[in-house]
Amino acid sequence: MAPVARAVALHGDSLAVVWFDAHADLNTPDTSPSGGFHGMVLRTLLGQGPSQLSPQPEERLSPRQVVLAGARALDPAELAFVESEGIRTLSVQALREPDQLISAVAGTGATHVYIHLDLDVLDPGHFPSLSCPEPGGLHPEQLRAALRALTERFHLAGLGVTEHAPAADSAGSDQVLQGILDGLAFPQRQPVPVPSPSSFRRRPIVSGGRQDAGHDDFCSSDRRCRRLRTGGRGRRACGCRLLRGGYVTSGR
Ligand SMILES: [Mn+2]
Repeated sequence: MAPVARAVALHGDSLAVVWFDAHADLNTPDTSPSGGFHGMVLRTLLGQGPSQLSPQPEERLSPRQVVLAGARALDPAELAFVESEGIRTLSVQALREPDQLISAVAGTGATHVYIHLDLDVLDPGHFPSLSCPEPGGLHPEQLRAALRALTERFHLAGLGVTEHAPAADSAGSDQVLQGILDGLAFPQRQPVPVPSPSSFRRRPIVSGGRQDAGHDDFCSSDRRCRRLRTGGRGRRACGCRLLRGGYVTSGR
């Protein structure tokens, strides 16, 4: 759940979540027939799951940000929730070509997409390494094309692959999964920001070969501080009070 919550906090209303899953994961503890939390994950992200696991308000999804893709095993209470909230839903049939999916996501107004990929959205005949297989699912090629189209059109805010349960002879499934993920496109990949030197400032000066524990207010950088004094016994904390944004020794 945390990666989705983080994406919501980062992108707010610019985010859509595409929930590829045979299941809607929209139960609450009161409606779940199985009591399994994996059937409540999306509802929890919407702020209506078990209270102990509820995301912070700024991390909560709203139903209009959600697109259910390939769901085909909904419990009655989930179906009622989908209908009452008007959650966008695409059947397996509708996912044969990616166009409707792209329109549905564009309809949320999103520029960024988080892709939740529960592998049971696939047909178990093509991908048997599943813990909750549901017949009538997507062909791997359709899923690959959907991922490709989504990531070509929207910024990828995150991706979670779930419910992978490799069988003893899973080589075939592994290959299928590899092929699906190879469909991801990153044409708009953002450069990863490099941490600024200031992130490394709080580095205590080693004095006389031993770390001066107990003082975390040493001069932050001997390269920046010109008043650092060096003596025969090695570097000492300098007492510098001039270093901008730095910190000073306490009374030494
Ligand atoms: Mn599922």
